[in-house]
Amino acid sequence: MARNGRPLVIAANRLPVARSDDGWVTSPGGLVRAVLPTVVRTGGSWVGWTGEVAESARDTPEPIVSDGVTLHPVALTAADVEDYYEGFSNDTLWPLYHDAIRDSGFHTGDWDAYVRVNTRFAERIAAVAPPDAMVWLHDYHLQLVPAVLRAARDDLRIGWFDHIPWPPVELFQRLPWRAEILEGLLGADVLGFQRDGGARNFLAAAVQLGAATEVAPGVVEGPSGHRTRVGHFPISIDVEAFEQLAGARPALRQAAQIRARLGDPEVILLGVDRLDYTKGIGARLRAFAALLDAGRLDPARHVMVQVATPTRENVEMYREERNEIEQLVGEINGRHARLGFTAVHYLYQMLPLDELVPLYIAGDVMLVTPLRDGMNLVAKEYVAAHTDDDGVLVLSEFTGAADELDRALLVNPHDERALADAIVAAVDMSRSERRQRMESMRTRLHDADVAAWADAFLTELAGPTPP
Ligand code: ADQ
Repeated sequence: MARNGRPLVIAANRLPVARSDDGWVTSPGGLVRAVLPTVVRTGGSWVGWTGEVAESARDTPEPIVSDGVTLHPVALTAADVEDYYEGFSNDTLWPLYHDAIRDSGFHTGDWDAYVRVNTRFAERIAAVAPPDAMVWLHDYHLQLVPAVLRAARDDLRIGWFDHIPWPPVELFQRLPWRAEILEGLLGADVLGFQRDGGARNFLAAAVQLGAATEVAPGVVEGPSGHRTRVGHFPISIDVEAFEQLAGARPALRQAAQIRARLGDPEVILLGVDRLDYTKGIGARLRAFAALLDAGRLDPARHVMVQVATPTRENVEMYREERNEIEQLVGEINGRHARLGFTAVHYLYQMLPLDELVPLYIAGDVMLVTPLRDGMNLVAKEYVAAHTDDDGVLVLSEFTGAADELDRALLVNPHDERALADAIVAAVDMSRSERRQRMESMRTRLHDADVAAWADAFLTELAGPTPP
């Protein structure tokens, strides 16, 4: 049971597991790490896609029980994956919601699939949610679910959390189906955003585009008279778990080994991201290259490690981004590597947590430079891993994390010169300044970990609906 005796149902595009040779195993990733502990603790259930393609949308796969949590799969066919997931979610919404960094495709067929799959999710949730349950929906894939679900089950409390930015109204307005998206979301009781700016952008869109009126600060009412509370709930990480891993002897030993294997450089600069064009990997590589070209950094003393996780490889823009990044790495190494040492160590792979944490510890300067990012958990993980109060975080202003981690070196990643200067400032920073900044960020993180985030959202969802 979660709050007020109401059981909890989570719904997200993906279930928190994937099939392996040993059966279903928990899959890594920000959302799973953030939400699964709450579901395990409260004995709730989870509705989502397994990641496997179904022959027919009418297949209703059997529930899976994992860690005491019942997982209810929603079937997606090959056409659903192509049009709802790769198409509307990742080719239309993702770039549009990230400041239109890339042009969105607007295709009616993709939209039809989005409606179809959202309806399927709502039907599945309606079928499995216990009476009076709290349903917590996640992310941009499921924006139509709240209204469809409310029409089917008005006993439910429905919340939706947006893991990515909510764009300014002028960008959202481009969406040919903007009215339908707003109507879908306004079926919820609570809409949560990462940043106050995102919540305000949503309110502006709902009011200015005529979908709702604001009847009290942060409360909107749609044409049916249903009221929705809108707020911001910055997501976080399991700070203690990261600290424990980072403080343990094996991680410290591995961090020292990493340093030795890199040739004992003075400074290790680190980037860890999904290989996504929103993450600003190219901007940071270009800044690093410019510093090597100008002799402000020396490839024998300053080494960069970029870990990039494969992601959305069937979407054209992601293949282009990968080619661009790999070409840049090749150019930098072609110019600056010497026999025996490499300027940029590039890993296109997913690392397990027990390899990621030693990398964070070894990283003297962490480069988190997205052009736009809802929050960015990597920045928080790096800070949590630095129990030595050392290390410098260079952080883009365009991340949600910048609101809290304001003692990082904040940069505008579009300003290549400013980014290069920030990297040099990070490399040259004194030990006492590094300690002051890191201590302050770690204190801030302690006050707001992932359990506090889930608790804040669920308390709001369980709370009384405004009159
Ligand atoms: P993402 O865009 O995936 O998440 P992020 O918040 O940085 O971005 O989370 C990535 C997660 O994947 C981190 O936990 C990180 O440790 C892990 N990861 C990244 N690269 C890895 C690698 N090579 N190997 C292993 N693990 C790796 C979306 C939004 C974000 C928001 C989160 C949570 O885009 O803005 O912070 O959801 O709400």
